[in-house]
Amino acid sequence: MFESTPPVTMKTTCPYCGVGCGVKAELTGGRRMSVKGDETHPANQGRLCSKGTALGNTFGLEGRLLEPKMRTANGFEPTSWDEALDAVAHKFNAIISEHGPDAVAFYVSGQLLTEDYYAVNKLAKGYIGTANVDTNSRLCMSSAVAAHKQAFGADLVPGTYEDLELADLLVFSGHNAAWTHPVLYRRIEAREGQMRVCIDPKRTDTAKAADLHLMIRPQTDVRLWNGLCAHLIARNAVDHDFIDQHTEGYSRLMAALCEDDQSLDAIAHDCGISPADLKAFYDAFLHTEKTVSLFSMGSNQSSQGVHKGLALINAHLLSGKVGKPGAAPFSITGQPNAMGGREVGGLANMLAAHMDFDDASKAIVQRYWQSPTIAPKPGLKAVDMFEAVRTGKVKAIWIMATNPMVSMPDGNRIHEALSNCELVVVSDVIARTDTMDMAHIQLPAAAWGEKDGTVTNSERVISRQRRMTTLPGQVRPDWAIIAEVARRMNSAWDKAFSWKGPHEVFAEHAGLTAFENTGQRFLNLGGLTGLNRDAYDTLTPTRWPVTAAGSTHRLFADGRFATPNGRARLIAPKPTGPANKPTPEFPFSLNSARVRDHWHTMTRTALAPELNRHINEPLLDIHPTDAKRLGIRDSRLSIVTTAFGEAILKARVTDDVREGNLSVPMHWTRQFAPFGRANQMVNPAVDPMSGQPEFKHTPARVSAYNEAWHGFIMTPRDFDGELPDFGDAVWRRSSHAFADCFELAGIAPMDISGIEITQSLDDVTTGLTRRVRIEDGRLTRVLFIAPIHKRLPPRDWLLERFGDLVLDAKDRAALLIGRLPGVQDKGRIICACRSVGEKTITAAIADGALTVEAIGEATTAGTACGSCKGELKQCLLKHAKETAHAA
Ligand SMILES: Nc1nc2c(c(=O)[nH]1)N[C@H]1C(S)=C(S)[C@@H](COP(=O)(O)OP(=O)(O)OC[C@H]3O[C@@H](n4cnc5c(=O)[nH]c(N)nc54)[C@H](O)[C@@H]3O)O[C@H]1N2
Ligand SMILES: Nc1nc2c(c(=O)[nH]1)N[C@H]1C(S)=C(S)[C@@H](COP(=O)(O)OP(=O)(O)OC[C@H]3O[C@@H](n4cnc5c(=O)[nH]c(N)nc54)[C@H](O)[C@@H]3O)O[C@H]1N2
Ligand code: SF4
Ligand SMILES: [Mo]
Repeated sequence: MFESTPPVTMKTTCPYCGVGCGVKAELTGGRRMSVKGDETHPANQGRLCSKGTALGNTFGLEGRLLEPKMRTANGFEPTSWDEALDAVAHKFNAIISEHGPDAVAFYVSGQLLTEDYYAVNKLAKGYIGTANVDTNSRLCMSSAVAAHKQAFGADLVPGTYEDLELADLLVFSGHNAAWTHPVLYRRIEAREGQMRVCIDPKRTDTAKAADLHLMIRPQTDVRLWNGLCAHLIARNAVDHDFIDQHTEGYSRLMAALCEDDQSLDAIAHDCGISPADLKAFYDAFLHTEKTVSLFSMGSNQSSQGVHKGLALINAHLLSGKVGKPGAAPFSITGQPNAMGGREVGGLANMLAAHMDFDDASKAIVQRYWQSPTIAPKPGLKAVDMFEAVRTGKVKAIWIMATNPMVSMPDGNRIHEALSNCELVVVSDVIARTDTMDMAHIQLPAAAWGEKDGTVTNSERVISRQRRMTTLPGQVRPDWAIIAEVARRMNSAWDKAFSWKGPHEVFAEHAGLTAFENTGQRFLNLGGLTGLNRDAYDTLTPTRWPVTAAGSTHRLFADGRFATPNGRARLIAPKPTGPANKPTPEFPFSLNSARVRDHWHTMTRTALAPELNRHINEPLLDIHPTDAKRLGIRDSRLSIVTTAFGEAILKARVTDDVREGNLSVPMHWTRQFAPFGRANQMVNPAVDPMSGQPEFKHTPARVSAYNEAWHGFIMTPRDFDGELPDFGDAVWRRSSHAFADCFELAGIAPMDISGIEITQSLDDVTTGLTRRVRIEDGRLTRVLFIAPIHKRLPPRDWLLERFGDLVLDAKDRAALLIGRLPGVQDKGRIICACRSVGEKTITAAIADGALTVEAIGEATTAGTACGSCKGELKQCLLKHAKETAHAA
């Protein structure tokens, strides 16, 4: 009688970060899903972070694009797949025949699966004949890729996660692992007796937990690492045997280093840190055999990103700290399949399977594909690609699985580019994103849990993402959409794009890595070439290189690199500083970074209530001295301006940033905080070699916004009517279990006459406006507005009342006060999994819970994924400081 689908349990892989955790997902009926960490997966061994834990809550169909749509005079109208695919194919063909293959472009993503990536790369480079395929990995990893290719001869990450645990010294260079790679961080934390050094101009959670934090002046990393190399040489701490046998360029590097003053004092001065701290780092590196240096966005997202990577790699090569247990330079990847994309050739300057555009490689790839053409030369890199769209050189662009309207630098210019473009095709899983809004044709892609494929994580492990459920609406997997378009573009291409499933695409990709591979190409998936559907479906996590003989664990263990002569190259980097230097008009350096519980442009994480409560709006971090001088107050709005645009954000006055530095989160969009978008301000300066944008530094100025009032409006989560018109008010939106909350502030009063209410408690003398609407016993609207100096009630209790089917009399009476007398508000949520707030935690500490474990026992905070443990420690420290102060 009670028919239900049997629970489906499957092992799959988390679609968020590059740690690549194994997930055991169980479908418990319909699209209800519960997830657990997979104990058998080598990356996470059962652990998950807050984002992974919340996967079940973003698996619903809310906000999904479920049918193809075309833009019409009346907005977006549904259309059939046939019509949509024909339209893409015909328009692409027409543009190519009139303007040549380079007039079209594909902008793809490290969140595509390897099979999707392979299909689009083959279509563009082998059939259309253009290398205009670039990816958001350009914004992420391309500097590391270029550094690897220059130093090692190919884009190879030598180490594995195990090395992070084996290391006695771990360096985080521009990497906030505690928030961005939480499960790896948990693994590292479990290792005792390891020294950790964090190099970051910001005091992040990773920095707070480190033994040594080098809070450097932004963009001085090359100076710091070059200095280390000079000290290794001067103190005779280099590995002469390794240098002689396995590297080249030593004397040139030595000569170049001598051009700068390499005294501790000079380096420390340039980097803005104390000579004692600098010496402590250098000493530790000199004396610790087992050292791993992780580098991430603070290193890559720079106009000297390649040189930052090279300088760090040089220190490891000089001391022979590579290819050994617990010793490696380690570029950590961000996206779930950043690595897979690099492997198939998703970057415009790589052809395929780690091969470049030299004649021999082009011949190999064309032979393997038996393709009619092959792209003759590298294509346009992301920033140049959008610039070519803006100037009309590229007339059609197909964007897949990325949201460049939010994530590309100089957002206004991206808006201009897409507004002028003849054809913008966007494949996404979500119906309304800032980029989807710019499309002519919207293609509904299958989401995580609906499609089959593979991803490669930061330690070269290939894992399966598995399909759990039927495809909702008309969505299709990306690779299948690409293959359909290819076949419609030219019937002669049918055979090349006739894969019957992702397993055939994967087998073809694996085949290419092994094809005519005499051992010179380290990327070799030869052991996986013959996979049939069954073998593909049961594939367990596998590290490449993998041949019939098995997998290779650590690369370069034999000292052989992927250069023609097998030697690693020591290349001398120059400490030049950022592309755009601060000026009297724009004296600050604006940094942008990630928050713990949001993923990029928030299209998925914004749907999970528990992920919206750690940090629910974009905050500007500014140093107290700067704030005081400029009259900027904590929790009040400030306006940040650069030569490219501006944003209005609430200030957080904190000495976690240096004087003269500002920091904003990258995540917020038009949908969630139209005034608080980072990339409206970020300059499009790029590294000249990698083309990676300098997201971490833009010259800026800042002033107080001087808002006169603040307030909030709440609407039910399932509300789909017209939203109130906020006029000129600055607004930010966050989603909670039962309601959305719009935080508001402004200078001129907002017109609220159109907001229907059933009860109000306005106070003319204090200027307080309090209104609610109750329909059929249910709360359907809340509005509070107050002059800026008046406090507003906490939001939690009110938000929860939207979940009451019938409000009880006591609660109803308290609505206009905004809280139930005597009920303690939880405060900002620190533990997302267990929904434990700061105030609850502080109370527990005051009651004697003086360790992270004791807080866990008292409140359950930190007992699930553990991502908040760093913050729990901060609460304990704060308490300790306060008690010391009181005593
Ligand atoms: N929660 C969460 N996790 C994520 C993601 C997410 O969106 N949310 N995204 C994933 C992706 S794609 C990526 S690429 C990774 C990124 O992971 P991270 O690289 O850890 O992320 P960011 O916070 O962007 O930047 C790291 C740090 O670089 C610092 N930095 C800025 N300028 C400099 C500098 O000049 N020198 C140095 N040494 N440091 C500097 C910043 O202050 C910041 O703390 O995270 C992945 N994981
Ligand atoms: N200011 C600033 N800007 C930055 C950064 C920074 O540190 N500072 N970091 C940069 C970095 S490192 C990165 S990686 C980028 C990330 O930036 P984006 O790639 O733009 O960010 P996402 O929000 O992850 O976008 C992924 C999109 O793909 C959709 N999607 C999810 N799954 C699928 C699927 O299976 N198929 C399809 N077709 N679509 C899917 C999602 O709904 C979403 O719209 O941002 C960059 N921008
Ligand atoms: S660390 Fe978190 S976001 Fe990254 S793969 Fe693991 S569970 Fe997913
Ligand atoms: Mo990234």
